[in-house]
Amino acid sequence: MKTPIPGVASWITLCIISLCSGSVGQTVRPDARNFTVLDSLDSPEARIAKAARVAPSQRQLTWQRREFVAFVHFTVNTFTDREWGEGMEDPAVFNPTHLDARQWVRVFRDAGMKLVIITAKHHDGFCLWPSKYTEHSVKNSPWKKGKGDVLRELSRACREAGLAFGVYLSPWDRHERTYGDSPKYNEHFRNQLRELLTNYGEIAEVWFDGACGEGPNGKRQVYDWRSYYEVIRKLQPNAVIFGMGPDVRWVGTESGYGRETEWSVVPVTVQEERVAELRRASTFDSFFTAGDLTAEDLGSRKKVLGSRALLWYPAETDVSIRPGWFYHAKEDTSVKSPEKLVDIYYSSVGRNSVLLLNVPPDRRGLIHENDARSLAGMRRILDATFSKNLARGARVLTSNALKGHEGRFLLDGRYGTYWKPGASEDSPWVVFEFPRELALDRASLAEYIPEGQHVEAFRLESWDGAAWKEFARGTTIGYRRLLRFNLVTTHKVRLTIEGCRSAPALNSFGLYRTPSGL
Ligand code: FUL
Repeated sequence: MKTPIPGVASWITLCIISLCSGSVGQTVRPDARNFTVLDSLDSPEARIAKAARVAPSQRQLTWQRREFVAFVHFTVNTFTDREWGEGMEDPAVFNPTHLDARQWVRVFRDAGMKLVIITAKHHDGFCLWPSKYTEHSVKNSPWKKGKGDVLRELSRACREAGLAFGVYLSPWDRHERTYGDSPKYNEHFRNQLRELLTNYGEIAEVWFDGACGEGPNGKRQVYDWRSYYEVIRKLQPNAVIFGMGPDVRWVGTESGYGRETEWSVVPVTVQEERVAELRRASTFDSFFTAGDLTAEDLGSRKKVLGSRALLWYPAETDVSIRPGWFYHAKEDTSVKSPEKLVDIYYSSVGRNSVLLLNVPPDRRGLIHENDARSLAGMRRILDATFSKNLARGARVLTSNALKGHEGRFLLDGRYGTYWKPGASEDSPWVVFEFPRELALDRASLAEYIPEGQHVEAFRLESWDGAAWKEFARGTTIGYRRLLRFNLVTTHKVRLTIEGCRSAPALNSFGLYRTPSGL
């Protein structure tokens, strides 16, 4: 993406040249806030404790639990073989011969995706819905004789299949005449948002890129982000706002590989004169300003200690199944393999972020066979690995557990029950004793994030009959951490939390064996 956060260089260039498990929707604690203020009088310990109390909002939790999301790039570029349109394209070029949104959604659902986000309008300004506010849309295309509406077809197909639906609406519009006349364009943009947020049912995510340019008047457009957030909160209170918005953060690369250490609680800037107001606020929306959050270390102790305010601002990892975001026939042979997609999954979902995988429809208006095959292959590998938690049925011993939060809750497969050791413990541990010897090469750990993100370091050991032997370790866990390691054969596994912010709440623990080593 191109924003002052993502891709700083490309954003600057732009200014110069002119987006599984079980049900979603678990409830957050009623007293939970997704931001906090740190005071100069707070001791380092108090600061860290405050960081650990920051928890996701309900909409952030629902979004996080979706884990795997489809991104759909589709516009005139699909037909002109470009990545960025100029805004001068004739709507007549948009003419998919066999558009079938149900086919897209079948492919996505079968791959395990839970939400679909489409480029309702990309930088070229062409609208995939018949917007009242421009002529540059499907209504002036030959597709369905100008009576078609891609958003209507896709939102319906998603609803039928039980998938959530979201929209990418590019603020940068290379077609719109009012672009650059800031107040006028802001109103135009809000009008388009209102259309999208009222006519297509529930919207789960609004995706904002920060690309910005000059309009025909030679002036640079100044976006009124806060007014956009107000429209979204009013019309779709459950939708998360990505990127240039306050709910979901860009992970910082378009490779599909997230950070090894990924904190969902990160420092944010707040004007000193507004701190008192922030203390009383119930939401962070009117305080949010986008910044560059692409650094490797965003949320370590060091960062927390030096900050004024902290926000629950989790990462989303966007990557395309092909080299480009839009469909190009010449890339039919460079679709990512199932193995590569699995590697990406471990490195995004498995590193405390949501995976937003772009799968662009072709000129027929279908997901190409090669893309569908790769996705199905990826799903097969993941299912073969994760369908059976081998730790289930184990006897669970813990160093300590609060009443009602015993170790057995790690294996019950439910969201909302969790193991919680006492706060005073230094290195809490859990031992899993299996009724028979197991061969293992994958592990899955999850914190119960409505209780905050706590774990800073952990290790896994196996009992070899005489001693514990470490076979894997990690730093943060967060919503989910997946680990790959060489095959271990054992009767007992021990998980030790080596570092945490305050007593962690661990929702689940899983051990698996891959049939194929992938
Ligand atoms: C970027 C855009 O410029 C690309 O074309 C693509 O949409 C990507 C996801 O975001 O900012």
